[in-house]
Amino acid sequence: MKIYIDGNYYGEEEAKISVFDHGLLYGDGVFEGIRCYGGGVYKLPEHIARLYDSARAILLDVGMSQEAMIEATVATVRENGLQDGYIRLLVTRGAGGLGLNPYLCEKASVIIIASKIQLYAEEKYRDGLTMATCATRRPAPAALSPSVKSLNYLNNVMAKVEAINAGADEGVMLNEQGYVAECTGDNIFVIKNGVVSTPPVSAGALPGITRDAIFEIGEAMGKPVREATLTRYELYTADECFLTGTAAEVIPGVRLDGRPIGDGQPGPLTREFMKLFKDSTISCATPVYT
Ligand code: PXG
Repeated sequence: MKIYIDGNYYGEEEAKISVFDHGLLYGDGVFEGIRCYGGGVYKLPEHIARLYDSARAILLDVGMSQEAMIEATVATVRENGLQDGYIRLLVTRGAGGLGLNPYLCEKASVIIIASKIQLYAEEKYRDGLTMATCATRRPAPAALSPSVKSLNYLNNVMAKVEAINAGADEGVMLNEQGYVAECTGDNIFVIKNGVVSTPPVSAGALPGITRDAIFEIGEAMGKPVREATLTRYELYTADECFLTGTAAEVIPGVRLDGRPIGDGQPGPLTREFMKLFKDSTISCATPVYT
């Protein structure tokens, strides 16, 4: 595997960054998880735009244009000869002092890893995930905007640990007010009487790229997705539920807090969203090999 760091490629053993990098010392940086399908990078400009928004929000100068970042991402995939895979793109604050002050960090570092990912076992796509509500809440917007995809995922990691310790596959995270925000690394959708709903970004959901794809697919299906304030009640009483994320893609959620959702099986509309999402992955890709 060839890993891109600041314009050069390194083997896995040689790909290293400074222990003084504030990405490590403080989780000071931003990232993206991106997929490639059939030799194309899925929704690459959208991912790069979100990365730059995250960087902007934390006053991080990436040090290169969005166009150059797109080029670097495509080049890293090509360098690794990847057709289908998962890209992890990080921008760290860079090496600085042992104090918090980011202005003492000389320049940001860009790391691009082009590899593979399987988040959930294959049978989970057939049978669905079990979920548990986490006590760990999404951060309040006044603390750190939940739209910033920062390198500080401790909050999500703690929520994931809670879900696993509760014997569930995934955790549902609420916001400070107790409304449903999303899962630990995926957005959440529910279907009730044919109406598809998902929490708004203002409720603490990450503006997911896959979430956006579901809006487009819903529109095309004649099942427009509405953004709605959801409580656990709407999840418990839903007919169907599914989660979306770059790594997870579209996956059914079939149980929450010991209650079956609908009949406890992946629902028909969920299956349709899964299929149409799969079909759409090639058409929204930036080609790597031309
Ligand atoms: N919510 C959060 C908090 C995320 O981190 C999503 C939703 C889905 O967004 P996209 O744009 O990918 O549709 C994410 C995705 C994991 C994992 O292991 C997930 C993410 C990043 C790293 C790991 O589940 N981000």
